[in-house]
Amino acid sequence: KVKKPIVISTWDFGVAANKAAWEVLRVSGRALDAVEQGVQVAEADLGNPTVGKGGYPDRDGHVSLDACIMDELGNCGSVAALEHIAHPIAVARMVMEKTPHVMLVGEGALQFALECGFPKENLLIPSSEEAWKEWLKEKKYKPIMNIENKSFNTDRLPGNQYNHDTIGMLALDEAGNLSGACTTSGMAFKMRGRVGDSPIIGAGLYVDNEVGAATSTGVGEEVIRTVGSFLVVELMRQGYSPEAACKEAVQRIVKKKPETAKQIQVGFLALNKKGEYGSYALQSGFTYAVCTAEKQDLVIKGKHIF
Ligand code: SD4
Repeated sequence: KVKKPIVISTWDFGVAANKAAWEVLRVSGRALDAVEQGVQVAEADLGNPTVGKGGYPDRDGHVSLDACIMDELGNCGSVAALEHIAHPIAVARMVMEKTPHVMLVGEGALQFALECGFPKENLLIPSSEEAWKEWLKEKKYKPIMNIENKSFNTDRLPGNQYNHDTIGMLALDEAGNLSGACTTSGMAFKMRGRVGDSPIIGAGLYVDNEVGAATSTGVGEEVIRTVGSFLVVELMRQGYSPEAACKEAVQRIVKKKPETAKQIQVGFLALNKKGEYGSYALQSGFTYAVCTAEKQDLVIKGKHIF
């Protein structure tokens, strides 16, 4: 029996986001609307320095956001290096629905967002500015492993310790359709113009309504190199369970860059057409949130290689 509706998302902050998505799913809403609503909770959370407003800036002090969305028909939209707009996922959906394109970046993405009526905001909040100034003292770009179960509203660590907390969300609705969304401020103190995996269809997110959906979090460069989310979905097509598919994709990263893989975090999360889900990460500490009719706030510790 297919377990639906269901929504899952990366990290434990996914619980709050899933609840917003659930409001859409429980009244037989569309998975696409659910994931768009859901991830906006994380985008709006000022206590979360890795997504949306409040995100850590690049090394020059600009908060630049990446996001993408994909529906059950293979439609997709994406924005990268978007500044001044608090809800990049909503802009990505507009790119999908209102333009002949899939991806808009930088100035052009901002121009489009403003034309759509999104407000222009300063996204650099004082605590993130402080963290950036702290970072400037040494200017060492070194992604630090994910943080486990850390409260986002208190005890913000200096430097780039919140580096792996993109929200990726996957949903299967009452009608049996899949959609996904992914949104992030990217790696803290990245180079200006750097784009990670999160807005890249096939890397940070992929949805194939015949098979399943996948998303990723962690150091985007390694995910792009292996076209990670597409790989996970294709493995599920070949019969892999969501967890086995995620494991294989993570192992691919280890095989390609064994030394790098030991020092970084990457996690994949997958959901198939039957409502089965699973994850795998390079390192311990990766968690994800699951929301179904039975339980809305389940948090699961992901399995890991190292
Ligand atoms: C990126 N995958 O930009 C993202 C990083 C991440 O919070 O997970 N950041 O590479």
